[in-house]
Amino acid sequence: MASAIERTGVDSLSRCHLYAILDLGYVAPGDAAAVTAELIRGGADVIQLRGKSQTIAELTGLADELHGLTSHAGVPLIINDHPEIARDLPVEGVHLGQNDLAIAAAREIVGRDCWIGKSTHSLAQATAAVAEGADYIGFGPLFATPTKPDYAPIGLGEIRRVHDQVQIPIFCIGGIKLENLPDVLAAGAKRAVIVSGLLQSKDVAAAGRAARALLAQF
Ligand code: 3NM
Repeated sequence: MASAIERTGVDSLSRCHLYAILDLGYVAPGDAAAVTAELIRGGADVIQLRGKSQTIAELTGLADELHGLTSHAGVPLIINDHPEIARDLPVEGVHLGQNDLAIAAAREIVGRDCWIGKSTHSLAQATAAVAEGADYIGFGPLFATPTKPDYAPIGLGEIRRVHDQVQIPIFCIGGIKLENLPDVLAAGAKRAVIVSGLLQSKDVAAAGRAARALLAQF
């Protein structure tokens, strides 16, 4: 049977450059489907569902609804924090933080092929995530961000080095907006995660398209 990832028509993460997060800190669950549709219209290559205050049952219900939209559009849906949801639904991936369970343990819970990404906040954590078997990493926060307020920004200085040392897709993250994305790309980034910079835009799809256009220049 084809894997969930093959069925999306996106056979490789390396083709993905704009990673959007549907963060329920910014979007009410009742608006999640409409905003996801806007992110898809805006050209998001990957969408993550992130809900720090919701129960697994609530997130599972929402993920099921959103996956109907994303899979129809061929956009992979990644679930933050909860491999149980990827065990129960055919979503394309799981994203883990430094304090979450190990990648191998998450793969065991999911019980099938799926992407597992890991948040990293230093070069050492980035290389450790590769050794642990991550399919991609987040690297940041580059800038201070209200979306993840307890983390010190790491700046742009290590971006080129992490791209030299890590051969899996690297998605730079944290405080990235349309205004500073050119600086992030000039510092060596090839991929970006944008959360509030998209979700707080008046026109989410237009902001997505603008980010895509900038990413395509590099
Ligand atoms: N993870 P915004 S930074 C969810 O560095 C998240 O691992 C980060 O949101 C990390 O684009 C971050 O609104 C927040 O700054 C990104």
